[in-house]
Amino acid sequence: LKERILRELYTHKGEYVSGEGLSIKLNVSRTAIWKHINALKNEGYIIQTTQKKGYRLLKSTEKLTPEELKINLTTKELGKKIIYFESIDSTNAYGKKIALSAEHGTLIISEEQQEGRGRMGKNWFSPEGEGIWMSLILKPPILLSEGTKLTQIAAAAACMAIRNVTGLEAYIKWPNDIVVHGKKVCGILTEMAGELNRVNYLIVGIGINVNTKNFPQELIDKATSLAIEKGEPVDRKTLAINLLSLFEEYYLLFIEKDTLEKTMEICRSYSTVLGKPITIIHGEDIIKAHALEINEEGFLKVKLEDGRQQLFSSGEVSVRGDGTYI
Ligand code: BT5
Repeated sequence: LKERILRELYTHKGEYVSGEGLSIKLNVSRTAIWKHINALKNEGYIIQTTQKKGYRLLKSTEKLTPEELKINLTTKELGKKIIYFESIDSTNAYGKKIALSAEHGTLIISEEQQEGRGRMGKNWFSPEGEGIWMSLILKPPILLSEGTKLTQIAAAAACMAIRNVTGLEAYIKWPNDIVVHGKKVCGILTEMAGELNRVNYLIVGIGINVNTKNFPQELIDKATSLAIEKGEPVDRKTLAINLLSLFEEYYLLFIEKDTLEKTMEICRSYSTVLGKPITIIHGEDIIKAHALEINEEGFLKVKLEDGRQQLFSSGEVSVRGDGTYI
């Protein structure tokens, strides 16, 4: 109901909509309307209310509420259900808790994460209202071994969404970072569960530093935000919507048409590693190599120092530049 009320207010943005009119149109009591209007106000919408004329939407919320996202979202599968938090430990951790019973495409989004997670137990800095901290629960009919491809799909979508919305030159540091001007603006964490011949679910977590102003000391050299790089605030909503549509586009190409071509084309065109000397961190091992190619499966092919070639899957390694982060 809240969403339908908001739609009405949006349609008549800047004009008054009468409480009675709303109650007739939506077939609910005026008290119910009033309650939802109050809830919307609490979410940050500025709605003028007068006894005689009714309600007038002056300004929408800055928050990434389900109503705000849904009004602009045109996806078929992703984000049909949105679970929203002001604060949570981690959207990926929450996703895991509900994954088995959740419907495919469920989006979990939070204004802040208290214990945002990176790969292998690392932390992800997720301050309130400054970024997009979200996870998608997906249930595609694929093999467990194919799960890492979703990281590549997410990376391609995040890279293109950032480029489209901000005009910044975003690049992909294989396998799961998006960087702008040499610093990380976005990270992806894909987690999955299943048996060998099928996944039960995947949780694709995406974190984007959109309007973050200050980073903790230990991140200053390697992290940045879109707003810092662009020199002005970036609209989180527009970016989130764009990201979800591109994600769905590349995802459906993979699932329905069985092709990763588009994803890989983006991952290659905007790669920071291809053709460069890199250091691969594989468990305890630190391997010096030259990045040759990202293959059709999304694996990185490298040439080792002894001349042998080896393939790495995105699940198993971290990559550094030669002595640098990029
Ligand atoms: C990642 O891990 O880059 C995956 C990050 C995924 C975050 C999303 S947010 C929504 C969802 N819910 C979660 O709990 N997580 C996902 P990795 O490649 O392991 O990089 C982690 C490293 O990046 C840390 O060890 C820091 O050095 C650095 N880092 C931490 N916070 C950062 C930030 N906000 N921006 C840039 N770098 C950061």
